[in-house]
Amino acid sequence: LQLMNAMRQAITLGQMAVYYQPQMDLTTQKIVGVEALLRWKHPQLGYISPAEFIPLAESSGLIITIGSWVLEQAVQQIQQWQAAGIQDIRVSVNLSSIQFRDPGLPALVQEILQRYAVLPQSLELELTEGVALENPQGAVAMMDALAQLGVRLSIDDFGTGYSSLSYLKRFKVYKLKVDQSFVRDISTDDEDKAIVIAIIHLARSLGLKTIAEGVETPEQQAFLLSQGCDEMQGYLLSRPINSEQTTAFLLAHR
Ligand code: G
Ligand code: G
Ligand code: MN
Ligand code: NA
Repeated sequence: LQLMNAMRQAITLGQMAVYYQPQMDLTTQKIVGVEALLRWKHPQLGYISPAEFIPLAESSGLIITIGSWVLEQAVQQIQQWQAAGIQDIRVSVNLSSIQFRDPGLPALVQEILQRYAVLPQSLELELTEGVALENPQGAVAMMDALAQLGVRLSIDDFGTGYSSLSYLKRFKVYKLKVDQSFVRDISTDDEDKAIVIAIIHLARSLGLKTIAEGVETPEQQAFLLSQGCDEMQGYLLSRPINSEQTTAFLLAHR
């Protein structure tokens, strides 16, 4: 309960910040995007992981406020990067299933994009497989509405949730994010290797892009490239870094 109250004030007190983790095209080795990752520095407790406080925010409904704030920070950041001459950088934002079920979401996304004069193709929204679980029809409608705006949708942590392959056909998905749990032992575990290959090939046959998460070694990178994975993200390239560090990173990697 105390953490809840602290979280309620965290944004206005300036304790929350959006960090960014770079994403690279495996073939061209160009930086093509960044994932926005929320950070909360509590004055007494220090950094609290979103894995800890996002579920709390979800159960209280506060995730709508926090999620809108992250979305606005990300879009404002795109505008600032473009003003600084950094073009063609996509920012992907994690969406909670609670946000995804909010009927006001498409209008919110559209309003923020317009306010900062940012093209929708610059924004990617990450959903997890679970969003379609309870209400597949509603999920299809929401995805259609978001895709209609021109923003891109990706499925985060792909392979760890309740995937229905038939949904992939109906959903307006642009990209699959291969979960880091499969990538971790890709060089040594034949089953993980087989799963990653299967996801990449599945995506390719359906006309979807792939990005591998949690890439930590050059061996993993080489394997993913050899299998036709499109992009990578992970500590090998960069940890999640703050706004200023990301600007410097993007300027240094052009
Ligand atoms: O960056 P880190 O590994 O600490 O993130 C932990 C978890 O929190 C991940 O599952 C990530 O998707 C999630 N997360 C990070 N930032 C956000 C955010 O802004 N919104 C939502 N809904 N989840 C986030
Ligand atoms: O659920 P989601 O994929 O959004 O979570 C991303 C999380 O993974 C972030 O919390 C981020 O800090 C973490 N992460 C990013 N790259 C790596 C990596 O190379 N190794 C590990 N162990 N974690 C990573
Ligand atoms: Mn993510
Ligand atoms: Na993930």
